[in-house]
Amino acid sequence: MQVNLATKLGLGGISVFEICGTEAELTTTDRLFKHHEIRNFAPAAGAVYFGEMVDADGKVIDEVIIAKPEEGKRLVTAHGGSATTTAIMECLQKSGCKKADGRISTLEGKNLIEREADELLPQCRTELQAAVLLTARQQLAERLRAICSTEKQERLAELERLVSGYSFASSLLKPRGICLAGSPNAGKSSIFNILLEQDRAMVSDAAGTTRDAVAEWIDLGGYHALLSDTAGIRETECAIESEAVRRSHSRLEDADLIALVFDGSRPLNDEDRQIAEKAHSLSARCAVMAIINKTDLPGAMDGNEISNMLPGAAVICVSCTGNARETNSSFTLAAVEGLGGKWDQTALPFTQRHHDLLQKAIIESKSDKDICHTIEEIVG
Ligand SMILES: Nc1nc2c(ncn2[C@@H]2O[C@H](COP(=O)(O)OP(=O)(O)OP(=O)(O)O)[C@@H](O)[C@H]2O)c(=O)[nH]1
Ligand SMILES: [Mg+2]
Repeated sequence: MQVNLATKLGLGGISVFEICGTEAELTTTDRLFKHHEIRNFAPAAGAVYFGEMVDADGKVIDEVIIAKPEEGKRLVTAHGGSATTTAIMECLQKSGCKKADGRISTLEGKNLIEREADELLPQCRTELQAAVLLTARQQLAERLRAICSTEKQERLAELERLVSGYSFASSLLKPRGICLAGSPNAGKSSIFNILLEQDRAMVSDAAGTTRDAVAEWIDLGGYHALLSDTAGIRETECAIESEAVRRSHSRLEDADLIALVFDGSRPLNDEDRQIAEKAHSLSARCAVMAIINKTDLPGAMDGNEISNMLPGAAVICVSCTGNARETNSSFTLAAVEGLGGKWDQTALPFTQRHHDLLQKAIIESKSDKDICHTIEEIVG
């Protein structure tokens, strides 16, 4: 008799356990289920019951729904959450169930791509992440198989498109870090609050307001990112501020996207230039964008100098006193570009396994070998 947790531990609102075995074996698990009206519980095939799951000592673990989809199978649906789920799993194991390595009944008949998508779907934090996985789940196998019947040139082009599609999907599906950095008083905390649509960080006209970095998770154009508001970077005699600046540098170094904020109402100073230089020195491993803030005030900053210091970086102009929605959307647009770009609505490869096998197919295709077995290996 085997038990499989079909849902992710601790992530969902419900936990689903699949149990397989002979009907004789399953009577031991049926005994763990207490129905309020049926004394000697013996489920009928195709029926669903509501009651309680109890341990060997009769202690109630959770309210559950138990179903018998067919002979030799039970589906137990309990509340989600690690504590209850672990307790039920232990209880089922004590009653004689062996923990299955992943997949039993609900996964039968699914190809590997579908199973991989099912595995990742509960971890999605944005609608876009889920849409990319669901589209791949439904259409990637078909897109891959179509390659087998194309000419060599088109075949290679499609394989290359798929590999770059993987770069997009993998950058979308993993959590990302965005660091708002810049000189004191540039408006980093003001922008942070606008992006979060809440009054989260303190804002004041005193330079050096933010000391401890403040960070919040955000859905930025579909990217799940930890957005950090950091202390303004400057030379200082103050030991506390100096530690804050050190921490800002360390956040900067860890970011996937550095969003440098400049106060557009004053000319660039040496501190701005040093921060830009630092961001540029990190740009081989992370994206950089520049935000010229305070455009509601008379402009004094040289945008061209910023562009020259940060080649390749998007430069946007915003105001935190004006239309918050506009500021939010122009930041999001540039940040999405920096993090990996927009989804082209197609079915994309989304695991390292897909990527590695696609690379193998490219090599095979270049040497005129048959790639169909590799394609079938990806589909699984
Ligand atoms: N006029 C104008 N003032 C702004 C704008 N953005 C921010 N400010 C003001 O600039 C001052 C500094 O803003 P903050 O958001 O605290 O700046 P900061 O970069 O977080 O500053 P530190 O935490 O000290 O490094 C505050 O008085 C804000 O109200 C803007 O777009 N226009
Ligand atoms: Mg601040």
